[in-house]
Amino acid sequence: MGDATLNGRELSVAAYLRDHLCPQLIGRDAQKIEDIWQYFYKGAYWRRGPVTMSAISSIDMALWDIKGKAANMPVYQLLGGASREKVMVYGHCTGSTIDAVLDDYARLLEMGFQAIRVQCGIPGVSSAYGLAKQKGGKYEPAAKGVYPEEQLWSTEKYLNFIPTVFDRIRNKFGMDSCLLHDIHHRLTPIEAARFGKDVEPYHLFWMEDPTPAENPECFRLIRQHTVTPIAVGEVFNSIWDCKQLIEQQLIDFIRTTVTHAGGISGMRRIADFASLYQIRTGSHGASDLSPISMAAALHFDLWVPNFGIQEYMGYSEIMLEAFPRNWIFDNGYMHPGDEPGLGVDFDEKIAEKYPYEAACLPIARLEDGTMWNW
Ligand code: CS2
Ligand code: MG
Repeated sequence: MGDATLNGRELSVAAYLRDHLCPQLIGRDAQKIEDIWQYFYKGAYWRRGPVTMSAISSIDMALWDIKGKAANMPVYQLLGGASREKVMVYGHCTGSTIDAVLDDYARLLEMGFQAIRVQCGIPGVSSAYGLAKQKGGKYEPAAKGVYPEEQLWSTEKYLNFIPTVFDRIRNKFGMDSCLLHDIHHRLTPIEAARFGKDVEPYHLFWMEDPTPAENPECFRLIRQHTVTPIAVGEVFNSIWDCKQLIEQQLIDFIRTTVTHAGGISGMRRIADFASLYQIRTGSHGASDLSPISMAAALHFDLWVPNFGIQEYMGYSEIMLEAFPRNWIFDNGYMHPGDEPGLGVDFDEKIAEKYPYEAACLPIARLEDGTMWNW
């Protein structure tokens, strides 16, 4: 089993797999995981990029699954065995108002989560990032259709408001739970520096994607002003995207995933490199990464020496029905289970009932119409 989901651009990966990689897989020895990885990475001439790397990632994951089944061992054993008993995951808390966020935070604590990501509606901003469409619903990144939904963004309103949300949370629930927040690339470096500084009293576990990371140098400015830890990397697809951020110690957590950064083989290289700088993993685990990806992530997380945390947004009933799995969630922690391979399956009969429908991630514009980072 492998997962190649590239949310909003999934058909391009399907075509890349179908037309280019799958034909070249025929007749190849499935035991040679590393050679196949290198064959597709070096052999295309065109290196890296999200489409190529998602395709390679899915094959890599599937090959680890096959090797595990052949060896009659769960994948984490093949990687070197468990480095911990269980994997700490963080859940998503969202609300359009602070009161709604407080209720949702209580709900997540009740479910056992010890680490919680908080996103809140911002007064005067019609559609902040990370909110559920309806009260009590779950945040879902993409929306059906071929045109993206347009959202409005105001940095000033955001910067003035969000620290008050954290203040209310810490006042009500204390400092014990791990509090996370995703800025989703919205700020400039100096704005992110101000944000990090303003929220220091609330001891965030991390602030995620404070600014876009194409120019890693930008993170130095943030670092010079704040000790709020930084997590980056969910849109990265290779160790090269991470290199400067890691070796110059500009981040604290690397968020690459098994689905986009070269599968388990790619992630292993990134994590080992990050460990030289005491940077820990904190893999992306949104609901647009399938349960196959989650299973592979959990095997990786159980093994990886420099594990930090794993995102776990949960899945809809339909998804859970279509992907039988062995992992367990218990009191804020997960375990991949001990079935051979990845311990996850895909029920094609059930999936047939839900044919592919196009969906898009939103875009963001400033109030004057300027295109911004979603
Ligand atoms: C987010 C994602 O989980 C996260 O941290 O940044 O929800 C992201 O927006 C989606 O996965 C995009 O497909
Ligand atoms: Mg994110």
